Amino acid sequence: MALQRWLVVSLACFHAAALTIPPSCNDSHVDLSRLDVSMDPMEALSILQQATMRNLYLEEQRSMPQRSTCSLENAAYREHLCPRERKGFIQAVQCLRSKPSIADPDFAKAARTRYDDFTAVHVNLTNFIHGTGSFLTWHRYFIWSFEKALRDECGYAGYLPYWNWFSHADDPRNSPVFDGSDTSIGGDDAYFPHNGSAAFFGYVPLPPANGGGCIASGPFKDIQATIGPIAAGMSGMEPPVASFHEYNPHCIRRDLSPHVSSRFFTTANLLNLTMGDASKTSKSFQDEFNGRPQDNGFMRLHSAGHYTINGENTDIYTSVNDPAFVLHHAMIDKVFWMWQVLHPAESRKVAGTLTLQNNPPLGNATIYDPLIMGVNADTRMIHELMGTMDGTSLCYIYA
Ligand SMILES: *[C@@H]1O[C@H](CO)[C@@H](O)[C@H](O)[C@H]1NC(C)=O
Ligand SMILES: *[C@@H]1O[C@H](CO)[C@@H](O)[C@H](O)[C@H]1NC(C)=O
Ligand SMILES: *[C@@H]1O[C@H](CO)[C@@H](O)[C@H](O)[C@H]1NC(C)=O
Ligand SMILES: *[C@@H]1O[C@H](CO)[C@@H](O)[C@H](O)[C@H]1NC(C)=O
Ligand SMILES: *[C@@H]1O[C@H](CO)[C@@H](O)[C@H](O)[C@H]1NC(C)=O
Ligand SMILES: [Cu+2]
Repeated sequence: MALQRWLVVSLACFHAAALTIPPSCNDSHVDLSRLDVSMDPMEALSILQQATMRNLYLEEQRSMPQRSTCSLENAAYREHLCPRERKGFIQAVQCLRSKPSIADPDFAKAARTRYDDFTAVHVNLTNFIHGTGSFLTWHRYFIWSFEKALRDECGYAGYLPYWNWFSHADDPRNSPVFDGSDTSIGGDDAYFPHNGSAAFFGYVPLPPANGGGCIASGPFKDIQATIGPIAAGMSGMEPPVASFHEYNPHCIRRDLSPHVSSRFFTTANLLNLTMGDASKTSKSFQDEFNGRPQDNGFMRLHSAGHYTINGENTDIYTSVNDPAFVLHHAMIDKVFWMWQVLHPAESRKVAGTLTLQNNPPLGNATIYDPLIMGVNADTRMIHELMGTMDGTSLCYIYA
């Protein structure tokens, strides 16, 4: 199967040049009926990935040569990075954090860097891009624009990595993403006594973990942000700013929470979203991803990622300040991509309202609604971001 081949290639760290689609992609060994909630989530994810690749391959065989210019041969692969490549990614993020903002200073008076331009547009639009019909496509476009800035403005040669939630779900502190090494995004190792977090609009009280302080290790040690906080859910965080225009240097806090990751990053939740009841319609998929606050604080995978990282990530406005944001949202986008390929009939539909918790009630989203990125990318419509290989600017898949 293609996947095994990629694993071999990825470990060796020359994937980009070596990717070709082997004919064996058309085999029928991918047996989705093997999926079972008692299985390890990493194994379930791997089966889903193989099924996704097989569907893409078969679809490509069927529609060639009329298909768009994007193909499995030339699509970008967002995949596991080897340590040298992770350093390249980290350096490019540091570069964005060192370049001056290009936004109109009146748009976000507290923004100073190119990185802040991304936080600023997210803050500006928070009430229109969360819990709404645009949530998945807006964030897809957002991380794509971020990836493009890393490549075009900071010389990054690769593509976005993602945080695989299911690896080290019992112990996120020891995951290679958060272990504090110089190829990680940094840990949370400064202990800061606090009383936990009021997660998910206050519905879910969470106990404190063993961090809570500023990032104390890794390449983002002691970094500061200047926008926010605005609505942080962790106790003991700096008080909210009166306006997001207020220049407020503060460190990025984390409190990596196995309490959250071990409860929510489960095979049952992955399978419900991708193959189970929640996967049946675009609406149920999206609602399940966002969680059901009324339902015993059922956070599901989007919120669970933010509250696993904790600290700045409990702030729905300014979570982008933490460079871990983009790794979390790349994983969300990977699951969205798999679901779309595995459920083609529903995959291009939009469901949901235009505002967070439909407040104020402005009606339902449509595929013609704009996705606004400010200075980071041109405005596009939702339908233009629905497919990662549709021949729009997007041309990528996940490995
Ligand atoms: C893929 O396999 C199926 C079943 O073996 C076969 O009918 C089909 O022709 C194959 N498609 C291609 C493009 O090889
Ligand atoms: C977002 O930016 C627009 C354009 O500058 C501005 O009119 C609007 O008030 C901003 N919204 C928030 C919530 O800051
Ligand atoms: C935690 O709760 C205690 C008791 O209410 C309080 O004294 C303390 O200030 C709280 N700590 C933080 C960081 O909010
Ligand atoms: C699966 O998702 C559906 C739709 O959100 C939900 O009603 C159901 O309780 C979920 N099942 C499990 C086992 O979590
Ligand atoms: C929005 O969608 C919901 C659910 O699909 C539907 O019940 C409602 O009537 C729609 N509202 C408007 C204003 O179209
Ligand atoms: Cu967001």
